[in-house]
Amino acid sequence: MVERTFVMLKPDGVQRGLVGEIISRLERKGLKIVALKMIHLDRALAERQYEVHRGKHFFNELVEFVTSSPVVALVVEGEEAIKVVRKLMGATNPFEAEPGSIRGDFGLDLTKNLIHGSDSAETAKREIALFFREEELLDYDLSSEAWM
Ligand code: D4T
Repeated sequence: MVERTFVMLKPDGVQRGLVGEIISRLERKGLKIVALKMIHLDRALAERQYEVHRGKHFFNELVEFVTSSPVVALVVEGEEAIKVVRKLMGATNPFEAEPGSIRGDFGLDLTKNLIHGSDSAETAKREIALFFREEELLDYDLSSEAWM
């Protein structure tokens, strides 16, 4: 099933100059970028994004981190996009993430783990709406789709 999922390149990805590398991996897999922007999250938005983690020991550190510097927010579309992006990301903890995955190849810290991707269809819907207005999600054909 064709799905849309929300992806965020976290401040460490931007600061380390890995934006191109990471987006390139999503593109090369065959995912279509349907929305993209760079933003500096404020505390309110970060807390809403990580609402499910409120009260956990790492919540404050996580909010501080994602608001510390700009991020890149994207919506990507493709067959099974939610699962596919999670696979490309690798395990949450970069120490456990497989080589070949984004976190496995570039990460060495549980908080600074480079990328976020929605973990379910409901989360994707909620996160996309949190970051993008409906008219910012673009509907267009990608010529490479016929070859995927
Ligand atoms: P996100 O949500 O960033 O895509 O990560 P995951 O979906 O892979 O992982 P998660 O929701 O369990 O954790 C959210 C976010 O919190 C950071 N984190 C997590 C942290 O800083 N310390 C911790 O102890 C844990 C468990 C990393 C990802």
